Order: sequence, then C-alpha cells, then structure tokens
Amino acid sequence: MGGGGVAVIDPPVGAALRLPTLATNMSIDPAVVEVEIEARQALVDVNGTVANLVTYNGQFPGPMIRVRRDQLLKLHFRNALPNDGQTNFLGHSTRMTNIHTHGLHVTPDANANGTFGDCMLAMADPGDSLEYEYDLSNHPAGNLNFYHPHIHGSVTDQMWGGMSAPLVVEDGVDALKPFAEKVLVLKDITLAGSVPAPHDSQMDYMHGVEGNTVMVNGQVNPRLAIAPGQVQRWRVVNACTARFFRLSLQNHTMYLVGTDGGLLDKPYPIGEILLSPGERIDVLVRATLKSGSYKWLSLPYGRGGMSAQQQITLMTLTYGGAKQNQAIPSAVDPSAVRVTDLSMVAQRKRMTLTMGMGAVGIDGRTYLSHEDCYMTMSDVGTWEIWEIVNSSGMDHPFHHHTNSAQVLSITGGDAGYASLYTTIPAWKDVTIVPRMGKIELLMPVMDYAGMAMIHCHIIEHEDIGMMGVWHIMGDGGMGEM
Ligand SMILES: [Cu+2]
Repeated sequence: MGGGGVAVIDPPVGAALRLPTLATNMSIDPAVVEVEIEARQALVDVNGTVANLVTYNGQFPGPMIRVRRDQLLKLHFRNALPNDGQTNFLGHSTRMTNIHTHGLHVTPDANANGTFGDCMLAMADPGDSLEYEYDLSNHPAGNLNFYHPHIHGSVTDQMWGGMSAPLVVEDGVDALKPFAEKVLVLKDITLAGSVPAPHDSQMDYMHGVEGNTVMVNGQVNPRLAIAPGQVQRWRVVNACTARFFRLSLQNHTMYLVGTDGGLLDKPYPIGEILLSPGERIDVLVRATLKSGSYKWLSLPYGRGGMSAQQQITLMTLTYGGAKQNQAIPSAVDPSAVRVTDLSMVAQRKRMTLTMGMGAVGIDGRTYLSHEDCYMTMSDVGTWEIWEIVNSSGMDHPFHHHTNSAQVLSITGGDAGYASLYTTIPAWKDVTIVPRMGKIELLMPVMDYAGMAMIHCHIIEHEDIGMMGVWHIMGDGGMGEM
C-alpha cells in the first residue's frame, strides 16, 4: 500500500482462452467416475518461458474432474515428484504430497474399505500411491471445487509451483443449461530462470507472495470470444497462494449465480467482487453491447501488510460472431435459502487469528502437528455459530474443511463484500476476515465425524501455522440434517 500508488499491469492481448483439460474417466460403470492423478514435474509454457513446474498429470492448471453427486469419485493418486530429498526454507520436504478436495462435503476420514476420504493425514512420499474415494451423496449439487496438496509446511511450494485443478460437482439446474461454460483458474507465479521463484525469507511467509505473472488457465490476458446477445457462465477459482482479486468487467455487469458451496436462488448483479485465495464464484456475463473488446480486470485492493496496489488485465472479452438472443434468467435454484431460524444452534465459539513476533496462529497457538495446535471440537449433527476475530493488520481468508457455512456478519473490510455475503443464500468455505475485524459463521456440522481442519487460505500462513484441527465427534455415518 505504501505511497498509495497503483501499478497498472495491462499485458498485450494474448491467444484464445484455453479451457482446463478434462481428466479421463476410466470407469465403464455410470455410477462411478474414476481418474488417475499423478504429481510430477513437467515443462510448461508460462507466458513464453518454458518453466519446470510441479503439476498434476503434466498439465497446468491440472486436469478438471467432473462428477455428479450420485456418482462415486475414485481418485488413484501417485506421487511421481523427484525423490531428491529437496527441502524448503521452512525445512519441510517439498516432495511429500497428498490431495485435498477443497469444497467437498465428504468424510475427512478413511472409508470403511480402507481408501481415504478428504483425509489430511494421508501422505505420499515420492514413488508412493494413495487411493481416495469420495461419496458425494451428501454434497450439494452445482458447485466448483478444486483439488490441491495439503501437507503442512510445503503447500506453498506445491501450489505456487503449479499443483491445483478444478473439480466440478454438476448441477441439474435447467436455468443455466443454455449457457456456454468457462471454468477459469486464476493463478500467479514468479519465475526465477526456468523454475518457480522459491519463498526464501520469513517475510515471504508472513506477507504472502504475489507473483509478477498473473494467469487465467495458465495464460496471460487470453482472449475470450462472445457473440452479441450471448450469455456465458464463468466459474472462477482463485488458486493463488496469497493474491486477492477484485474482479470487474469493463462496461458489463456480472450476475452472481453461485458461490463456494453451491448455487443461489437467483442472479445477483454485481459491478465488482472480491475473490480471496480459495474462494470461488459462478457468474453469468451477457454481451449487452454490439461490438468491441472489454477488459476483465482485477481492480486495486489493499489486503494489508506490504501488498502492492495493482490493476491487472486478466482477460479480454472480444465481441464477434452471429447475434444471439439469450437472457439472464430470473431464477436459478429456488431451493437456495438463508437459514434464519437459529434456535437449533447448540454451541457458540470464538477464535482469533493471530500474527506477531514472527509467528502466526489461532488464539496464539501455532500449528506444529495435529497433536500440537489449536483444536476445536464439535458434535456431528449439530449447528454452531463461529465468531472469527482478526487481531492482525492483514486480511485472512478463513477456510474450513468438510462443512460449508452461511455468513451471519462481517465487521470491517470491503462494504460490498460484507453486504453481499450477509444477505444472499450463499454457502461458503472461505470467507475473508477483514484486518482488525471479524466475521460470524453459521456452521452446520453434518454427516461426517473425523479430524477436519481450519486455516487461513493465504497458503504461506497455513504453512507457518495459522491452522488448527477441527475434531468432529460422532459416528459419522448418518447425518441428521
Ligand atoms: Cu492469513
């Protein structure tokens, strides 16, 4: 923020936007989606430089998984990263890894057949494999999730270096079917020669590093064609480690139809929207003009700390082709509602995200291991209200595994973000806790017992310990929702 100057980053318009490659479904059983995902180094073109990234299946972004909630997702994971003993600035192995299915309401434990659910205790050394199975029968339809590594101390290196990919749970909503869908993965990086520039100071971890190259689906300022009168559905995930976006489309309104945890009742017109690391939005864009090119921008936003104020052209929307006559629908998913009756709330808890003296934590506890960290307990089948306080000078995007929440209040920060998420029927798994501010979440603790996790989604902060264990007790098999 410093002197208040804003850097304008407006790269030349690049090639036509590419969409993420679909992961191959190897299953012939229509009730199962079965994919093979391998973590490995691969050469990837990053804005004209051939870079040696860490990837899923050699792709950047990684292969997109698409699954319906009535299908079982089987993920065969293999760690093919080099077995070279590499460690990072924090002293952690950069080669051990695993998979977190960010956003899935599935078990955080192992399954009865010995495979893993969204279990953070599963870890693979180079050469090892992990078998994951995700039963989505309790997961709501219609949201964009993403998968990425989750081994404490090395998540930054692996996500910064290229490991993340979209995971769509399909919806059956007719109102959105007519529209061309574009899954957009936002990701920044800085290269040092042909490799991702390593985080090499405590300052990098305390502030969170924003890359000098900002990409949509691995491309700098790609061109996206739209026909006059066409409506497109953009499903956006912020896969950066630390960069916040403030998204706005020149001369056009975006219509919010979905958030982290599912679809909304109707489209909500927005001129701009904040998207912190880990958050997702689902927006409709209608080509209301006749011709021209329009920048999809990230407007300046100060998230605190030493982050620079930048305006970045992320993508360029270019009119062309035969006129269409599509309209923004009046309704999307009428079953989406805000929960207003709080009489069932069984427990109220408060936790504070803390930074100071070179350390981060929750209530002053730095995560060191599952046994030595902040821990909060819940009973499966109950509702809670969580008050998350931020006692630091930086915004922290607060993420909870396993269950999504509704936002009851946001104190401080961006007024538009606060008024949006405290009024629409959105389910969230990442919510910005403004610096020196707080949020309140209505948290249903449903269906699954086990060791879930809560943490800041500035990945650098997660890696230095702004993380805790969420111990959900119960038999975990049967929900009561
Ligand atoms: Cu943080």
